[in-house]
Amino acid sequence: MIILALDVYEEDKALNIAKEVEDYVSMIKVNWPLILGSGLGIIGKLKEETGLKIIADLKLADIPNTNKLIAKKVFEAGADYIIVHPFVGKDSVNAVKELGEIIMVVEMSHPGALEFINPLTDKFIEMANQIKPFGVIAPGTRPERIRYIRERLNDSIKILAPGIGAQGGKARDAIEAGADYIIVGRAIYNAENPKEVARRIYNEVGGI
Ligand code: OMP
Repeated sequence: MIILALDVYEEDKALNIAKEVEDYVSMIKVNWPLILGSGLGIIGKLKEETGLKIIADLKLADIPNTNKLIAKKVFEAGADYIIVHPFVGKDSVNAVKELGEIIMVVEMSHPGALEFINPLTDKFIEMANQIKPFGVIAPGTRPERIRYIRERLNDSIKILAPGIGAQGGKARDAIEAGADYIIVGRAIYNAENPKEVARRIYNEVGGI
């Protein structure tokens, strides 16, 4: 149920943390910091070292052709899923989905998300129900919103909830509200003992 958000720059550090916590996490999410710090090849290396699925969190938000050009390289590098923003429209989202599995952002976890993104959530849910991505991102900081989204989302679409730990969200609350996965970054990779923290969160949600 735990997805590790591996937002560090250095390859060695990323591989070490991933190896340390691999027994407690189901996927690893790679975002711009790690890709810019270590190169796109880090996706293949993480897969090889851990055997875990990799989410490329690029939050793609461009015209269909540019989204496609980027997604091609990222899927070729071994990514299992790419995160895309739906506000650019169905054609841009479909351009990525034609090449591989996607995850759509339907609502975000930070305070600023309330300004523009969250008011559009109903439209994004509707689009997700049509496009049928592997999953959607919903805010782990607002369990009541996870519940709202779960009630309206097609059952086959997973909910991934970031914002657990450093942003104040609680793993158990997010799962009980309907999240299938929780995304955890700083609480694990900045911990003195990442394995211990991963194990604690794993045990916290394991019994639900
Ligand atoms: P921590 O706050 O350190 O646990 O990291 C959270 C991770 O989830 C980061 O990689 C964020 O970019 C990502 N994230 C959010 O925090 N909020 C969102 O609304 C969406 C994402 C995401 O798409 O993963």
